Amino acid sequence: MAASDRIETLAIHAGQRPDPETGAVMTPIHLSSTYAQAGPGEHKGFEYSRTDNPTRRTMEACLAALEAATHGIAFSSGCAATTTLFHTLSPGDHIVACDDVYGGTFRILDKVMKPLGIETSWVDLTDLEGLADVFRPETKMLFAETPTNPMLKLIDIRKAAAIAKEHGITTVVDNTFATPINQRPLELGADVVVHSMTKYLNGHSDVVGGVICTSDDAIAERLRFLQNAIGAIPAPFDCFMVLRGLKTLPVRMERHAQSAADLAAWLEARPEVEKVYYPGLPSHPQHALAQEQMKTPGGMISFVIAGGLPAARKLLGAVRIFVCAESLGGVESLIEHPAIMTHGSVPVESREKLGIVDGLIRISVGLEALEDLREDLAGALEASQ
Ligand code: P1T
Repeated sequence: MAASDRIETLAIHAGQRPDPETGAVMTPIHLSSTYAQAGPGEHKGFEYSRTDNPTRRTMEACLAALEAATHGIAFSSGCAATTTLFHTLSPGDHIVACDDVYGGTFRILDKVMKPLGIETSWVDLTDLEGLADVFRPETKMLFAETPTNPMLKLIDIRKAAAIAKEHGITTVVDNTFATPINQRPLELGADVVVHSMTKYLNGHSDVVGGVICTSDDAIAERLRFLQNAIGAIPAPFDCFMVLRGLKTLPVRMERHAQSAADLAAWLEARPEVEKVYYPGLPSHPQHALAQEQMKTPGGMISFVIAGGLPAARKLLGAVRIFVCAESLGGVESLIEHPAIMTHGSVPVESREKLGIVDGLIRISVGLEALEDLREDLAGALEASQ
């Protein structure tokens, strides 16, 4: 594939070609854990599957191409990817992270990295005015999710990365919610992109995985070392599944966004709904940035239901098509309660400050018929009050 090929073409072909031995069009699943060596150290590029595996290498190349990166490095989960990334830092180093991140990312920084001597300052990165003042001499990394999970705040990647660069700080963007279809952070100046592949990239809620993409050779070399040394690698079968999912990523993302935009506007007009967070709505504080930075505002919506926790519980119990479950980005629509479920590990004071109130509901809009999704939510909203 030529790097100039469009993303729809790269999603199907990048890193892939018919198997030279058999002609198989789809990438084989190489399950072998080890590879024959003609003599010690004499091999065909593969020695041991933790270190490298042909199916994984193909998937990593495809993901790198989608993010316009030269390196893709895959892990057994999104959390394994972020944890390995934070292990590129040393005790005494400091991270500046956006205040609204996936609860598991907060937990890694607060409960795993902090005890190892790597401290994080949590900052609302929707306002970049005071960002430089938060940087310390020991700040090494700026970590941003955009859109954020679950409040769907947007961060201006170009501006944030430019400020970080002036201070010699590495900018990392968790691109899980947007996917490279909606924004390519490396093209906007970020140094590193991290993903939970569990979500849109795989897209079918049947794989847990993560990936880091970068064009920085030094960072990539360190990550490759850590990928092998720590060993949180994805299984070959999962890599095959993600490769398969990626082929439809562009068309899936288009439909997710179409349905989400419709439902967000519809929810905003419902009497049971107090507030809707969706970057595609003119009421969203960063609506202009969404239009500038993202191809579409994506498939995730958060909203606050009138009546707090009791109403939220009734809503979650009354849906028929939406499934009450953690996660997002699959073909099926999911609904969840961030305060109890995905963001339960965030302290209650921080949650309230961020807007993760008891009435907050997050939905991942799937690919079912839009009319069915609307009817399902209408019935559940009525039942909630
Ligand atoms: O679940 P895992 O593959 O380990 O990915 C972690 C992760 C990282 N980054 C973002 C933005 C995420 O949303 C996640 C996982 N999130 C959920 C499970 C969720 O329901 O929000």
